[in-house]
Amino acid sequence: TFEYAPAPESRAIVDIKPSYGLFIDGDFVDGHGEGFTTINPATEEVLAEISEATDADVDLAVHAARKAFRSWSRISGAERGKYLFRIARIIAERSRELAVLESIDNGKPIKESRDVDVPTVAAHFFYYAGWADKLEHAGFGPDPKPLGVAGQVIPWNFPLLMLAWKIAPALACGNTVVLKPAETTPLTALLFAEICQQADLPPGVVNIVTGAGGTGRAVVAHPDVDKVAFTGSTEVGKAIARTVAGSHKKVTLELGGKAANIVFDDAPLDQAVEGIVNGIFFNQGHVCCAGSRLLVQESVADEVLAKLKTRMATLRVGDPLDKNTDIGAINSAEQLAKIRALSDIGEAEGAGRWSPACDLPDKGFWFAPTIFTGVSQAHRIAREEIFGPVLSVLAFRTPSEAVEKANNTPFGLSAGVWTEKGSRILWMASQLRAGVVWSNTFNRFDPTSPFGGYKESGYGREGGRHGLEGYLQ
Ligand code: TXE
Repeated sequence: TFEYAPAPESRAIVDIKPSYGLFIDGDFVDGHGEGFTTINPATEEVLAEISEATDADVDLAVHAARKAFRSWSRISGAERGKYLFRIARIIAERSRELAVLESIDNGKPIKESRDVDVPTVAAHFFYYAGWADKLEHAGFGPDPKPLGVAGQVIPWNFPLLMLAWKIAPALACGNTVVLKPAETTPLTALLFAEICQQADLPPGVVNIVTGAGGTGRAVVAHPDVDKVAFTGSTEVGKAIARTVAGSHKKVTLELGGKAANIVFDDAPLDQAVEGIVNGIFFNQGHVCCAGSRLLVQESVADEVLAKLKTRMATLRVGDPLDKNTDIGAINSAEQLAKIRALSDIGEAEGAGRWSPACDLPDKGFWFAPTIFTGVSQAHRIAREEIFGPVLSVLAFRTPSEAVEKANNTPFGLSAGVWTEKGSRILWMASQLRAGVVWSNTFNRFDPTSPFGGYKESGYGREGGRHGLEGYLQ
């Protein structure tokens, strides 16, 4: 983590331009598509006009990346590491600007973008900078080779962090990149492009193409892309797997989740309640590994629910730039409609709905923190990813029943276990079909740890030494 100078969080510290081009071969250029706007989800005001990359623009970006690959893959690892360290330092120096811009474009609370997203982004670049000259220890023989051009498509929930997860390991291994940010949150990726210029990164090593799903499809389908890395919905992940089937491309997919956060009766309950709140309300619940199903042992269910409701009543929903805000704006009108629809279905299916009293702003996209009790495994709110601040509460009696319920999902990204018993933690971790199992904590991210899914949550790992595997021959 990094120290930040205490100062008021104000949008005055970011310079949002009226319009942005694509970043290709080291320069900003106009795209040939229709263009679109990005808005502030907390106010619905238009922030900027964004260029839209057509297939021909994507082709230019892939060509630039291919040309740059010839020299980038041949310079020494130590030299690549220097560029990555430089990028990491600039991110740390410009962290307040990045955090404010992230909160304005995404809607997330400034205390999260300032204390979690941006420091973790810098940490990723520092971490993979350190690997660049040590790849012979990555476990692929004495002289591991990069794959080539990586086409990377990322979502809107952690715009900068997903960019870091994708770009840092790719570059450390000697690949070059064409990255497409999500259409609702392109601004920090474009600021990152400026940081690449500031770091004197050779042109073409990083290219950023903005646009919607069609631009993403063009990146993924381009014949000269050697590696596809995607984070997003399971539906689009499956479409991407079909697109690349039969080609030479390597693929990693990080998709949806429906994690169980499991609380046993011997757990420190106050700490567990903090973990439940962090698990589902962090980043408005727009988190693939969110603890969206609370499995609570029947003997303490009433006590946990009472404590949870008391704690939820203290959560502040509102202006993302207010540093006291706990829950910011929902990222888009579409996502808000999805959260509302699934919550209405939860009610119609008979689950008990509860939210604390809270005044939501008139303008913008907002959803009060919500829990559903009396949820059965057949309910859609127990099975589908809501991707919002909505928790489904289920009860269990025995550890094996907890395992059975936790695993009863097509997803398998993460899980949480709250108990004082070390042996139970180890047993649960061995039984849970999830890529990450947290114990007595939740939603912890560290560049040294691999992250990724079982089942329909995708394949491949990002982070840690394992994160290099997806970018080396
Ligand atoms: O995702 P999409 P959306 C889940 C979450 C959410 C739902 C829909 O449940 O409610 O998905 O969100 C690009 N080829 N997650 O519609 O469409 C798109 O432009 C190539 C979980 O925003 O998957 C964006 O850049 N690319 C998830 C990115 O894919 C395509 C995070 C993600 O958008 C494409 C986000 C195509 N055919 C949503 N279509 C997580 N795992 O964290 C779209 N895109």
